[in-house]
Amino acid sequence: MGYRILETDDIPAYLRERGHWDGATDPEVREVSDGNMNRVFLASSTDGTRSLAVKQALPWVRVAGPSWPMNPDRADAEARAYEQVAKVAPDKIPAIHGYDPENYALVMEDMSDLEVLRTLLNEGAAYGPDTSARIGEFVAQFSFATSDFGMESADRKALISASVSPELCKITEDVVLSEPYIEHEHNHWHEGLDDLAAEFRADARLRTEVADLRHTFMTSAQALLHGDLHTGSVMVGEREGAPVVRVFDPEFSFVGPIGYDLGLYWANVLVSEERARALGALTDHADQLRLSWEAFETEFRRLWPTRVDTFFDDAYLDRFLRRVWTESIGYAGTEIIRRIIGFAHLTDLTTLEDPVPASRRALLLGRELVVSREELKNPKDVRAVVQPT
Ligand code: SR1
Ligand code: MG
Repeated sequence: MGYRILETDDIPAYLRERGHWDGATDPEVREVSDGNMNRVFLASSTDGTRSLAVKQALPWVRVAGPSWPMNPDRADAEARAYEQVAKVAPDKIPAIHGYDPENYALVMEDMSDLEVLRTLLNEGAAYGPDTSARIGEFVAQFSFATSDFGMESADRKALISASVSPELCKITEDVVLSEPYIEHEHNHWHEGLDDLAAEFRADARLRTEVADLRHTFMTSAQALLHGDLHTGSVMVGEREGAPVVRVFDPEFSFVGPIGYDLGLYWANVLVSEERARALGALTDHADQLRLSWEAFETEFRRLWPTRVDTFFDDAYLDRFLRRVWTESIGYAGTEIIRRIIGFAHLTDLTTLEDPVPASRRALLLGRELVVSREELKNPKDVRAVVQPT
């Protein structure tokens, strides 16, 4: 039949065709699309006992429309990433009921009993002790398993080749890792940031450091990444009295530098902290980078003895983790900057009555993380930059 764009009314028949729905009555369906790229529908039985989510990739960027075409095969990357995570961290992603490559559609667990982390943080909630630790563990488990430490060399080469995702990588290379530093029609910012936007474009040192991070993003095939691990890609809540953390939306997945995943999370955590500071509502923000790094490092070290290639010795592990740390700090800086003077801004800042003071602080922090990443050796050093004494 070929690829067809699904509308709300198509979903009941679609779910039946695909064998996901056999109830006597059709599900009630509503569209809940929220992110920049895709459509999402929730289909629930009238008695509320069964519910599924359907996510379909459109042939364009959803928020831009057909003027920004985008290959829907990004859904293949998402399905592939979920398949890999399911082997090592099934408790940290939604349950996937099926993938339909012809329509680039995933049928998955309805997580509407959980909340998007960014939404909760914007409303003033604290992270609690689990969220960032689970994210750190998620990155460690997923990246170790899909690195040369967790996979035989030939399997890794096959994974690298199957996971090449030129269009989505190009988005990141452009909107995160170059456009904010040049004149580009995608860029926009609050007029109260005119001076900093101009300074950043003229800053030769910053540009060279971003070029270095960009080149690493393009060439460092360390592990399969989520690729867009911001706080809008995390859902949290409680089920049966236990905390639940789920990472979703890995459509930007490809084999790249592990620090890109950690760095994206850290950037969003730090921007959320600037929002809270502006509102006089700081809670446990200051602990999150440390908690996620410690959990990442602990889990990666726990997995190390299981590595498939023991030529990589313990001293190399220390060196490797240092590199991941430094690159994560750099990517955190680039993500902060692009979210303020590039494309795709964050509601953390845009919904502030006056976004300028918090945005200025965040931009300067972002720059410092990029240019001083080699000197920032641990979470304490980063705290000293966030909150100089
Ligand atoms: C055109 S896409 C812009 C951004 O949305 C996605 O969530 C990624 O963060 C991407 O950079
Ligand atoms: Mg997304």
